[in-house]
Amino acid sequence: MEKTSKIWMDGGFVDWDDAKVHVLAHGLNYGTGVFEGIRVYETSDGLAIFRLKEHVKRLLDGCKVMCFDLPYTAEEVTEAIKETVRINKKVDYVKPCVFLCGEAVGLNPINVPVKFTITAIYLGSYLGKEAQEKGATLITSSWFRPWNLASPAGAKVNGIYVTSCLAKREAVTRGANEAVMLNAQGNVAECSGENIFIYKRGKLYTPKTADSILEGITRNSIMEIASDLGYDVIETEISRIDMYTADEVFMTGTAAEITNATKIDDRIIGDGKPGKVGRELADKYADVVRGKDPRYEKWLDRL
Ligand code: PPE
Repeated sequence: MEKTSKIWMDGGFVDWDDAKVHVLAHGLNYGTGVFEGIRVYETSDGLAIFRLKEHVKRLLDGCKVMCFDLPYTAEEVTEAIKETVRINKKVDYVKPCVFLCGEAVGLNPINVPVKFTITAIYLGSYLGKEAQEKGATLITSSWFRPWNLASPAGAKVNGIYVTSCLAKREAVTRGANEAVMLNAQGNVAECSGENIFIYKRGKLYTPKTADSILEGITRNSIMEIASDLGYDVIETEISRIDMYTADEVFMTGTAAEITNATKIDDRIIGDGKPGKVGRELADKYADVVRGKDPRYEKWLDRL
């Protein structure tokens, strides 16, 4: 990954190489942080940040869940993210991160100072161009998605990503692009960094939020776009067998956008090519994020 010029840190900009924290940072040792991933797109009218309001809301909700006392309002966070995009050249992805950062050993998070950083980078294609265009290969991970009883699964908490990293490692070492994690009930939860949808018997299905998923903003966008296109979208439990026997399976995420899955655990999905509905939604999403459909202009924050 290439360095960009400036990173926003606690109220001002520092050079990329100076954005450092102490080795005893609580967030580093215990995973006490929340973060976001936000895309920036080029439109015919300049750069636009996609669903910034919802990402800021989820970040602040995560702070609430973790009892972090972030000394910035939603408006200030929004402005800081925009400034970070403006000050850096050629960026398409922004990662704000709020984490505990005191120089002390001990789990008690109360009164440990909060740090807030915003990094803008050029990410490009997250799962690779080939997977995005021709379809991705998935495996079911031996690691389960941390569930609601044991973790704040619905918040984007840094520490929870240990499981995602292990699942992703499993996928990559087995030659796959992504890993599906099941939940405590053995149903499909989500991938290491994406939500999942299946298309079966003419309807779209996606796991519900109580199934220990992160409530993805792309998931929400696709639910709305698909309904507008006339599809029924149902939030429900999805078993591993439902997934294997679906006509289509696709993943949604800010980084991965809409990526069709064509093979899961050695089973070919549908006819082994990105399906018609998945492709239609991927194409529509690509237009929406670039401001080519006025109906969804409400989701763009122009710089
Ligand atoms: N589930 C998980 C576990 C997840 O990390 C993401 C985002 C999603 C679902 C989709 O959420 P949304 O982006 O709001 O549609 N994963 C981020 C990538 C993580 C990384 O840092 O790498 C992302 O897509 O930005």
